[in-house]
This record gives sequence, structure tokens and C-alpha cells, in this order.
Amino acid sequence: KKHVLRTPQVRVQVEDDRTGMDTETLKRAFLDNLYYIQAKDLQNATPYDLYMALSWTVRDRLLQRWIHTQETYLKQDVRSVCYFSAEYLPGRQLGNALVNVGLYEPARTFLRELGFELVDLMEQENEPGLGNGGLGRLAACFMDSLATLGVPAIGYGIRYEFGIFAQTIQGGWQFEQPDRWLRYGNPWEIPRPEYLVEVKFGGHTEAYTDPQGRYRVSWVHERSVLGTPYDTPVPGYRTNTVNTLRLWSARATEDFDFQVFNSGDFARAVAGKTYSENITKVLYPNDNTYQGKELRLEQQYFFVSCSLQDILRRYWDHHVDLDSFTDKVTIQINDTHPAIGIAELMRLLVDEYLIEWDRAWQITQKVFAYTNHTLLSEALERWPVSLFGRLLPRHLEIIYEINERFLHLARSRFGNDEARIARLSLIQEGSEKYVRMANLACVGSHAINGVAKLHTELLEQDVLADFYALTPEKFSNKTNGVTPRRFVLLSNPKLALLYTERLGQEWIRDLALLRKLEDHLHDADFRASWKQIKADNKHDLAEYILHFNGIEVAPDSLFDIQVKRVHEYKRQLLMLLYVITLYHRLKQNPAMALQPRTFIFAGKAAPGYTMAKLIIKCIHSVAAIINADPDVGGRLKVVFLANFNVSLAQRIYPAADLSEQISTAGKEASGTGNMKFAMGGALTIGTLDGANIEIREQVGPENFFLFGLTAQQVYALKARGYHPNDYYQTNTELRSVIDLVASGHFSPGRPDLFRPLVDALMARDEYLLFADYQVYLDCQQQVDAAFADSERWTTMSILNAVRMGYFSSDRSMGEYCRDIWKTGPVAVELNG
Ligand code: GPW
Repeated sequence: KKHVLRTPQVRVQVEDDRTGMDTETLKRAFLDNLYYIQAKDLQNATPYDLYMALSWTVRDRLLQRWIHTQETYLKQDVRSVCYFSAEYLPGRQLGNALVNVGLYEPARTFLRELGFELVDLMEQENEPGLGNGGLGRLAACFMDSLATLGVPAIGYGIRYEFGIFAQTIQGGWQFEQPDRWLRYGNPWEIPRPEYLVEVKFGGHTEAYTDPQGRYRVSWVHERSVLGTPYDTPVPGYRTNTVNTLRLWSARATEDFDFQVFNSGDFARAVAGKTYSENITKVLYPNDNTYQGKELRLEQQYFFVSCSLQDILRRYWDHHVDLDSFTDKVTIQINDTHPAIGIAELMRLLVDEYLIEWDRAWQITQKVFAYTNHTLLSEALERWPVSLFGRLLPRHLEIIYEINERFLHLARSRFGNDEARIARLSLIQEGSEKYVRMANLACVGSHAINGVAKLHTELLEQDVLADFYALTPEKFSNKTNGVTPRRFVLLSNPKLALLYTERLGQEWIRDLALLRKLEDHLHDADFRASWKQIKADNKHDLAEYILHFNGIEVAPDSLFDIQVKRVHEYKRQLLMLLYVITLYHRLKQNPAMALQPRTFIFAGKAAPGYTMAKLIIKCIHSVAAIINADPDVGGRLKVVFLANFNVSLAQRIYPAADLSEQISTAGKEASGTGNMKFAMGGALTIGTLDGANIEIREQVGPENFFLFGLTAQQVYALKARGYHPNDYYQTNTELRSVIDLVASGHFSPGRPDLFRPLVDALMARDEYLLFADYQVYLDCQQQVDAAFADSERWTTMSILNAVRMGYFSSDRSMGEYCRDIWKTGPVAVELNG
């Protein structure tokens, strides 16, 4: 006789006395969690215990909303956005969760009663560094906005055991430390071993004829790995919606090989296990460069296959055929890292569900959409066919089949323009053949987008021009945005309070409302508050700098800041050349008038990127000389803040006067730091690149410090032949600055240390620093004059911040929903 597990007819009451939101209940729950989960009382609790106890308390209050949201999605069989990304940089969870469920103030209150400061607890959290930079942070902003808009969505990715390395500086050089972020436990994730999936690798394929006499292929794999999902709640701001971030962790299929174990070789028995579990060990620390490592392709395929199987499992739970699959599912791929999903979905449909090729292809194209994030050719993923075929033999066959059909179509359109056909091909021919992932992504998607107006134009005209010619209707622009919850409300609480006092709380969901504050532009009280907030934020950062760098900086000096990954195209070195120029001028004329400035840099270099690491060393060497020089007299300070991450970013943006966005035009797809700075009232000095162009349009050209060649001028100059030496010969100040570096002035005892930087500039200067040097100096002169007039500066600062509504990721997500995903919000009732 079968035992039937019955669901008891008891409705769980939400917000009962266990999970109530009032201060007293919260306090009791906090003390309970400290005792029963952390096994500590207040006397012997560490700060980390207190952080954990508060996290459990908030998590309990998210769970009801999370469960109700997922129940609602299931019952209503909603259309879901599945966001596929190899990277997520969500930042610390505790503060965000508190703010979003409306518990920030109650928590602060009861902690004060117990003698603790909430912000001190929040500082205990190790942030999940599961991304490199802008791409991963964008994914996190998008998840936040989707939840806030109430749009059913799930983020799929990889649960790296080690995230982006921790950067330390020793003797001015970058060193990398492993990021053991899970060491003390992660209260925000819930393992879901019940949704385990298997992913196959290697082997070969075999053709066979099925009972209906149809040609079919099966994949005889060599090894397989298990994927366990770990779910993290993604709460919307003050809504009942809590979406899911589902990250996959790799496990060996068998704990170990019993035969080998029984024969006595324990080490060899567990070796296979270690090998499988390597897949999700560590994030590759490259930003905007592609490294053709086999393990990286394994990571990509692993998480994409897990996610697609998961999507199909959930779909089959409620459907008997595939007819409504494209109504219920849409998948966005964050750059080409998940593009293998196109071949994987074809394999699942054709080989496993035995769907006809043409129908499978229709479904696949309708489901997938592709966002491109770069124009740099070194960042475009191309896998050697040999490596690809060894790891994914069936997928290679499928890609060949897609390619044959696609090129047939292309020929019917373009005739035998073989040069064009060769460019369109998913395969790059040559002695070593490559699979071009961007081409696969374009062909397998119904929508393709860039991340800023200029970027999309350049994709259409240059990098993806042949695809644009073939299917222009697939292309659209979706300018990036950032979440005002994290980058205003959490990171700049004083500014947020000023906004709320004047506008109420609506601006937090509708950032465009900030423009109403233009009415207060000449209101003396408002301006005084504005200045005071910026002064306070700068004071806080100055304390941080004193504590971590031991450098004293003047809080009323101009805080001139460049923080982002270190990359030659972003031109940290151009800013440094300006620093050296000022230093050189002061040495010539110590009485010279200038606004005191604090130059702040932060950012990680890829561990294998020698030039970027030398730039970091050079910043430190210049800082050491300038900060100690009595002729400078403290009027210039140079600071490098180690280990730039989301948490540090949240401290830095609110304290900036000037935001440096100085990439070579045509190189930065969008940039998002530019938006975060401006939201905090920083003015931008920048080139006409990425989203800078649109920021300037929004804030008004009179409130933006523009300089530099345009993307067109960059192409034209390179086409007619660029000779950096011409600039060196004719610009005496540039020559002095370069000579100073080349002479070893900043590297006492090691005169040749920075030779590679000088040589790269003199020989090629690929990113046109010399060509933009003089106009950059001139523009900085205008910055200096504007800062000297503090009323003028304040006006510009206010106008920058309150005109940033367009750059909320809520607006970006609204556009994706309307134009690409064809989806919208779903209301979630509690106690419904
Ligand atoms: F190369 N971006 C990034 F396109 O942070 F894949 N890492 C990357 O590897 C790539 C792009 C990739 C950035 C862009 O550099 C930046 O301009 C953009 O704002 C950001 O992605 C989000 O779109």
C-alpha cells in the first residue's frame, strides 16, 4: 500500500509573530537567530556573528515574498525573462535587502538599542565578486530593476568558488590574492540539490536511423558533471516581487571511483572528482580580452546547459508540447559568453525531443536575443575548431549545419560576394580554423543590441555591418543604465534624504522626477545642503584614504577621480600625464596659481596584462614623488585605492567632484561608472565615447567638459597614418613630461622601469594619448576655472545629478521589455 504525503490544509500566515516587521519583533528574531543559528549570545558574538544574525532575520522576511512570487508565476504560467550571464557583481546584499523590504530604519533603531551601528554590521559582509567589471555589474543592475518593475525574471550564471581576485599593493605593484568569499558561509543563497542536472562533455557522435526511418544523431559522451543550483533572492524595491538569481555549482557525478578506491589508490580515486569540480572554481579575471582557455569554454557550456535543462524542466511541468515555449520563455545572452546556448538548445530540441530542424531553429531564433558589449577585436570570442570539437563534438556539427543553411541564405541575398560570405561565416577559415561566437549569436537571435547610441551605430556600420545589411530589423540600441537604489539611496544616503525631503520617495522608482529639483536651483537652502552633502562625502573618503593609504588629503581640494578596470584603451595613463604636467609646471614655477587637486585612481589589472600592471606601478611611483615634494606643498595629491570593488565604489562615487571618462573615442561600448558619478553630482571630463555622448545631451553641453577626437576622427587619423613622434617633437610640454618619465625621475635607482610605457607611446601610441594630450590639458584648465567659482560649480553639479533620470536601469529594462522581450509586470499579492 502506498503512503500518500498529504498537504495539510493549513495556510501559513505571513508576517505573523515570527516574521513581523515591527521593531520589537525584529529585535527578538535577531537575538533568536544569533543564539539558535550562530550559537552565540551578545557577550561572545563577533561582529560577523551579528552580521549573520541580522541577515537571517532579513532573509526570513524575504522568504514569504519570494515564495509568493514564485507561486504567482507558476499559477499564472507567466512569460519569464531568462538572463544568461557568465558574470554578476551584485555587491553587498544586507543593506539592499533591508532597504527593499522597508526594514532599514527599524533595524537601525533596534541595533542602536543594543549598542550597535547598522553600518558596522553591513561592513562585515564579503561581497560576491562574481564578475570583472561593467558587464557583471550591469547584469546585477538589470536584475534589481526587473524585480522593482515586477517583471518575472530569472538570472542564470556560475557560482564561482573564487570570485575576482583581491588586489593588494606591495611596493607599488599589484598582487593578487584568492577571493575566498564563501569561507564564513553565505546566508543569502539556498542550495537546491533537488534540481540537479547532468552536463556531458567530450566523446563523439554516432548517426542512426530511428524507427520511422529518419536520420538522427546521438552524442556518445566521454564524461559528465553534475550542476547544483544555488538560489539567491532578488527583491524589488518596496514591492512583493522577489525574483531569483540561480547560480550553478559543479559536482562530480560519482563521489569517487570505487574500483580504484578499493584497489587502494585513494588519491587517484578522488582525482576525477577534483577535475569535475574545477569547472566552477574560479572566475577568469580578464575584462575586455578573450583568452582561449579550454576550462573557460567548459564553464560557459556548463552553466548554459544547466540553465536550458532547468528552463525545459520547468516548462514540461506545466505543458504537454512545445507550442507555447516561445510564449513563456525569452533568453537574453549577456555578450557571447553564453552564445553556445544557441547550439545547445538546437541539440536538446533536435536530438533529445526529436523536433524537426526547421521548427527547432524557429524556436531557437525566437527565444534568443543577444547584447554585444564591445567593439574591441581582441575581446571577440573565437574558439579553435579543434578544441571546440574535442569538448563539444555534437555542437560543432550543429554549428556547421547552421552555418551551411545560413550561408545558403546569405548567398541568395548577396550573390557570390565571397569576401562578404567569408566574413559572415560562423567559421573563420585559415590554417587554424575558429568558431566565431559573435556570428553564432547574431544568426541564432531575433534581436541584437548595443549598449549606447554610438556603440550600436558602430556595430551596424563596422563590427557587425554584414549582419546589419542582411537583417537590419534585428538591430536596436538599448543604452545602459544603473540602479538608483544602490548608487544613490544606499551609497549616498544624505543626498537621498535631501531628495526625499523635497520630492517624497517616488524618485527612487522614477528617477526622471529629479528634474523637478531644477526649480530649487537658486534656492539658497537647497544649494547649501547640496554643498554640505558633497563636503561630508568628501570628508568621509578623506578619512578612508588616511586610514588605508596613510595619505592626508584636503577635503576641500578638487577630487578628480578615475576608477575602473585598468586598460590601455581607458587611458589611465593620459590622466597620469596630466598629473605629471601639473607637477612639472609647479617645479618650474612654485608660485603658480592652481586649484588644489586630489587625484584618485582605483582599479584592477588582469593578472597577465603586463602593461596595465606597469601603469599601476607608475601611478604609485608618481604619487610617491609628488606627495612628498615640498615645492608641491600639498597642492597636488595622488592616491591609488587598492581592491576596487562594488563596496569601495559605493564610497567613492558620492565623494567625486570630477569624473574622468577619457577612453579613446570608439573604444568604450558604454561605460556605466560615468552614470554613477554623475548621479552623485560629479561633473564629467570626457570624450565623445560610449554613453558619455548621451550623458552630455541630457545634462546639457554647458555642464560637461568635452575634449578629444571623435570616433570618426580617430579612424581617419589612423587611416592616413598616425605618428606620435610628431606630437612629441612639436609639443614642448609633452616632450618634457615624457622625458621626465623616460629619465627615471619617478623610479629612482631603476631608470628603465617605465621604458615600456614610454616606448609604447613613442612607437605606436595605439590609443592616441599624444593626439588628445593638448586638448585634454586645455579642458582641464576649464575645469580648474570652473571649480574656482564655487557657485558656478554647484549649479553644474546639481544639474548633472538631477538630469540623470534617463540613466536609471529601470528605463533600460523598460525598453528591453517593450522592444525585445515583449513582456511586462505581474502583480504579486501577499496573503492572497
Ligand atoms: F568584452 N564590458 C566588460 F564585451 O566590463 F565582453 N567586460 C567585458 O568583458 C566586455 C564588456 C566584453 C563592458 C564594456 O567595456 C563597457 O563599456 C560597458 O559599459 C559594460 O560592459 C556594460 O555594457
